[in-house]
Amino acid sequence: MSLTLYYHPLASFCHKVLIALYENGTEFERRIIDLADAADSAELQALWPIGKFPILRDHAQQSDLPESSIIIEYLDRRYPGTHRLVPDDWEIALEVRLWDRFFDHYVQVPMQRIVSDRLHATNGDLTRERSTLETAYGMLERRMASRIWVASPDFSMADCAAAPALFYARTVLPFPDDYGHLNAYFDRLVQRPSFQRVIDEAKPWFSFYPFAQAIEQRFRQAPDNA
Ligand SMILES: N[C@@H](CCC(=O)N[C@@H](CS)C(=O)NCC(=O)O)C(=O)O
Repeated sequence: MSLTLYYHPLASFCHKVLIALYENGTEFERRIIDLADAADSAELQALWPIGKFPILRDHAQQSDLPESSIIIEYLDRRYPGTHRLVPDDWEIALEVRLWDRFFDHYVQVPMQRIVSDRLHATNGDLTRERSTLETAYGMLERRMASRIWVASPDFSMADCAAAPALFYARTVLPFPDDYGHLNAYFDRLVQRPSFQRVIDEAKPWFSFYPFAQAIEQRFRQAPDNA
């Protein structure tokens, strides 16, 4: 197996794939893309003209895969580890895909718009984005009342999507204090070793994040082995 991940350690959709790779100890090479660098940007555009990462290059298959969910599904089938992230049971798999879509569309996308507005100082009307996040938090509070993981009895692709989405979303719109089930789910996610590793690797870059001050101190401290 020879895999290269084109990514950035601060980027939330890249976190989603890193979690999947770390869950199974899948070996890969890293290619950090700096979007502010013209050559890096051109390299990414050549792989996927949409210009978004992560992208996974599979050298053995001579293929480049865009889109975080597609990459995770691909890894799960072509390079499966001990921990399947999309279960074989089709009904549970459907639920996993549904909640994966939920986090991408209704948590990541509104959060990205709020972050982008701050980054580019566009001062836009973000009422709709905040309202979508509020609705998503309410749905999760109800759903997580009776669950450990969001879509399947085991940690799945949907939880890979949830972790970075919620990590950054709560910096732009904190969870209500009385949402005990959502807060408990978030604590389970951040205790997962795969996501702890992702956060540790992102720490040196947090100062570039426009809402860095809203990242809790517990996540900003240097890793114990630093
Ligand atoms: N649907 C894509 C979204 C990827 C995405 O939005 N990536 C962000 C980084 S988290 C990006 O490339 N942003 C750069 C840009 O939009 O110019 C996926 O699931 O991979």
